[in-house]
Amino acid sequence: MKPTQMLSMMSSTRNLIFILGDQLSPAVSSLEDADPGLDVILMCEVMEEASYVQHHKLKIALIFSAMRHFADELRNNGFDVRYTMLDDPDNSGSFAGELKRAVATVLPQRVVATEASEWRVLEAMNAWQSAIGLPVEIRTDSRFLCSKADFKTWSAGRRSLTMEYFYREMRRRTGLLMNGTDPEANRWNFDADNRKPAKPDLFRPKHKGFTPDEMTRDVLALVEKKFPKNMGSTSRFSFAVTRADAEKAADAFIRDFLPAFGETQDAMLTEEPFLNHALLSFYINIGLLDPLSLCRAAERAYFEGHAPIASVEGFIRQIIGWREYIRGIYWLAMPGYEQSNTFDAHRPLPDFFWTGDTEMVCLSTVITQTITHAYAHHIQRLMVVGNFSMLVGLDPHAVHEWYLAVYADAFEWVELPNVIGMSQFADGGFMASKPYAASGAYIARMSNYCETCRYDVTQKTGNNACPLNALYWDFLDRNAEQLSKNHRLAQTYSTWHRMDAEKKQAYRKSAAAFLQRLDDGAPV
Ligand code: FAD
Ligand code: DLZ
Ligand code: SF4
Repeated sequence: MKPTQMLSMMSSTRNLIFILGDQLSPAVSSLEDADPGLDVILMCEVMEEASYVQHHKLKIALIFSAMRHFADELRNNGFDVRYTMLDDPDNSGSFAGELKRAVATVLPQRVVATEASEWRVLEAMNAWQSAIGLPVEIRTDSRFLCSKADFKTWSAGRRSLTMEYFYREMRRRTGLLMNGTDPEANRWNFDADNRKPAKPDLFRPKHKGFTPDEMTRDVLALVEKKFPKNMGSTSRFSFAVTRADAEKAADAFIRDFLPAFGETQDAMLTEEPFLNHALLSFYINIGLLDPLSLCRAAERAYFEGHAPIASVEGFIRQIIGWREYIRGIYWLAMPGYEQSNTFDAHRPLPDFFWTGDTEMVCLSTVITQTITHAYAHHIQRLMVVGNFSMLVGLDPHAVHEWYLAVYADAFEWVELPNVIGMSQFADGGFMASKPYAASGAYIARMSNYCETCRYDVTQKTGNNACPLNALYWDFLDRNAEQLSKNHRLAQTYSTWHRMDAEKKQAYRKSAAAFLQRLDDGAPV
């Protein structure tokens, strides 16, 4: 028996419960049987987590402030919480280091934790037991509706991992929008009723922000001091940092935005970054909101006649469908998924990814909004930044690290499949059945960005033409070996093959000129 184990056997503390920054929920499995009289809770702000990518300042501030408020919530419930702040002089800088320090003073009989949501941290967690010489119990994360094992079973033997079929299973399993064994209103998916463009609307309700309290203001000052070079500014901080405020944000979403959620889901407007989106992913991902309760509240809004089926079904699909599916894909594909690079793309990120300084209004708008809010909605992430990155052949690993850093809701389990699989098709089709590639026409249809752009979206080639038009065909041409046999691209490739040689050459020339300007660091 190791000396720590002997001392721990005599200790009055039963469990040291380690809670990570995205496990801020009283319902988290590590707290299931927690007893304030027997257990001690450990939470820590560590440089290892705060610097594995250069996170947006707002993201670090949200997590630290929500952690500190959750520690208070636990203390108010009688728990002894051992909390290490980032600037504590004794802070060892890592989860393992903080665990060792806590074990040495608390002398627990064992350690309990909920499995980390990311592969990198779970691997480290699996080494804790041998590092500290005490039993470490790692519990599954019951906040997800589909376990890793169930997803594996669902995926086994399938030729393609189509989200829609997974989603139907989740509808049946949760009973959400179900009439016995049939879907409510006799349709599983109302996407065809959505996907509309939007017009600026001064009367559209505004999303609720929260004024930072003293605890948050301390965190904002700490973040500005310790991470001066990271993206963004904390002066705009208005996130909810407590469960009560996150619930207020959720109620406001259901009341004010859910009714029109579906119809503007894919729309983009220069002056309205949020439209009718929920702005709730940050809170769901760190545990302040429970995904199933949120879906039940949306379902209630439908049955009470407050929101139409197309909006409610669309919203519920994003959460019990896409969110759960993405998590399943992550655990199926890791480790190694982050190195996927089917198109062998190696171009570095242009500087404007950090400044928003480009003449392409679609990109400058989305990147500037990202810098300001640490947020962009799904279509902005997928069809503006993601589409551009794939068309010009940016290194998918660098693209992944950018997304992981700049969005306040970014954790690898959700960000990586969305970037590598959905937006870059870098996994060669493990997840998506075809690349989400688009020319300027898509952006012109779904946004008002092109109206103020110096490039002309109707011109196909030449210096004033929208660069995406030539880049689109050049991407398909360059990657024909991997893509031309994809039956979902058959019509697109047949258009390309029917094009006369001169036109094809003009596309190639325009794309090459743009890529040269990009590589030279010239303004684009
Ligand atoms: P809404 O559009 O209002 O949707 C409601 C909820 O559905 C979201 O809060 C979220 O919980 C869920 N959801 C919707 N789409 C997805 C999806 N594809 N995957 C998982 N959950 C989804 N989401 C993250 O939470 N973290 C990320 O790091 C992240 N990175 C992304 C990167 C790319 C390239 C793309 C295309 C998508 C990414 N997403 C990510 C998914 C989606 O863009 C965000 O969940 C959404 O924009 C969050 O804003 P919202 O709460 O206003 O969502
Ligand atoms: C994202 C993040 C950051 C920036 N900092 C911390 C931290 O200091 N302490 C902590 O417990 N969690 C942090 N997080 C969230 C973690 O990265 C996240 O909980 C795990 O990586 C999940 O695998
Ligand atoms: Fe973007 Fe092209 Fe439209 Fe300009 S014209 S905003 S580059 S799609």
